[in-house]
Amino acid sequence: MNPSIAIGMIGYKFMGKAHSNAYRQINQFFDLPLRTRLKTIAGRDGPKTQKMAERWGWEESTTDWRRVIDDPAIRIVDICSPNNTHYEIALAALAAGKIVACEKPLAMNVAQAREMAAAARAAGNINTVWFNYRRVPAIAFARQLIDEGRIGRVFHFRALYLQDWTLDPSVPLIWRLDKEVAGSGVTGDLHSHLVDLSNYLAGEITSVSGVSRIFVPERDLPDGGKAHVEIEDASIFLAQYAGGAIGHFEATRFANGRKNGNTFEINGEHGSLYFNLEDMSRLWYFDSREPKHIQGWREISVWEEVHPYMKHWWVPGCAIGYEHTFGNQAADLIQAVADDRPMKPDFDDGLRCQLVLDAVLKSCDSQRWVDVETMEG
Ligand code: SOE
Repeated sequence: MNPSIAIGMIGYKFMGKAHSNAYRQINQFFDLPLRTRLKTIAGRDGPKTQKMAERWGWEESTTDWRRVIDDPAIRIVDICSPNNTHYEIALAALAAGKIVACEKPLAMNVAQAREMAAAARAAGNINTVWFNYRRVPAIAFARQLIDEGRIGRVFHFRALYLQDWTLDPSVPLIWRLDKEVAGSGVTGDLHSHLVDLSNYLAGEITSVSGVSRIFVPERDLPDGGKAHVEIEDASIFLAQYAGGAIGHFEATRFANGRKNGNTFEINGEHGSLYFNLEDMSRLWYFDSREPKHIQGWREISVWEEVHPYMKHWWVPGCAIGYEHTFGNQAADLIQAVADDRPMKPDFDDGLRCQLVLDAVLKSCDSQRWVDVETMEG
C-alpha cells in the first residue's frame, strides 16, 4: 500500500465540504503515489466541527487551529476558513514547514498577499491557492488550445460572474457580506475567480477602471440588530493588458435568475473561445482559418479521455461537475508533493490576482483608472 500523507484542515463549511470530498475521492480515481489521510479538522464551533469530522471521516476535530500547525504528523495545511483568517494561519503554517493550500482570495489586501507570497517563497514549501476553476477540464483545455496557438494574439477577454443569492434583502449580514471578515464583496469573492482565469488565459492586466454598487445598504445581523452593508453587491470593470488586449469584467450577486453563471469569451486573431460554468462540459471554439463556407462556432464536449483530467473519471459522455474541479486540484497537489515540484496556481498567483483586485477597489472608490501595482511593488 502506498504511504499516506496527513492533512489538517482549518474551516468546515462550504469549502470545507468541497475539499474534504476531494481528498476522500482522489485515491479511488487517480493513481497517486500517496494516500490522503484526513487527520484533523479545526473550526470555531466545537459541536459543528465534530459533526463535520464524523460525517466526512476526519480522525479528529479541534477548536484550536494551532493544533493543526503544531502537529508534526500533518504535512498539508488546508485553509478554508473565512478570508480574514488566511494571513495569520498561512504564515504560521509556512513557518512550521507545512505545505499550504489556501482558499481564494489569498488575502484581505495586497499588503497581506505580498507578505504571504514572500513567506512562501522563503519557506520553499509547496503552496497553492484554490482557484479551482483552472481545473475545470474545459478551461484547462482552453489553455491547451491557446498554447497550441489556435486563437493567436488575444484582443478581448470578456468575463461575467453572475449570482443572485443576496438580492433578497432579508438575507442577513453573514461573513461573506461583512467587510471586516471578507475584505470586499463580489470583488474578492467572484472577480478573484475571473481575474485568476484571465491571468491564466489572457495575460497580465496593467490598469483598470471600475464602478460598483451596494444595492441593499442595511441588513439584519445574524444574531439580531441591523448593520450597514459596506461591501459591494456588484462591480464592473474595464481592463488593459500588457499584451495590448482589452477586457471587461462583471461580478454581481444581483443578477436575478443567475446562480453560478461564470462565463468568459476570448477573441483572438485566429479565433475565439467561449465557456459557461453552468454548462461546464462544453467549450465553444471558433476558428477563422477554416474555409469560410464551413466556418462556425464548434461546441466541443470536453469529456473524452484525451481531454484534461477526464481519463481519471468516467467513460466519455458521463459528465463531471463542480466537485470534481476540487478533486482535480487536490490530485495535482498530491502528485506535486510526491514529485517534490511546485504547484500552480501558487501564492505568487494569489498575489498577482490580489494586485488587480485592490486596483479595482481603488478605481471604484476614486472613479478613475488605476494602474495595477507590479509584483515587485
Ligand atoms: C460565492 O457564492 C461562491 O460560493 C464562491 O465563494 C465560490 O468561490 C464559488 O466557487 C461559488 O460561489
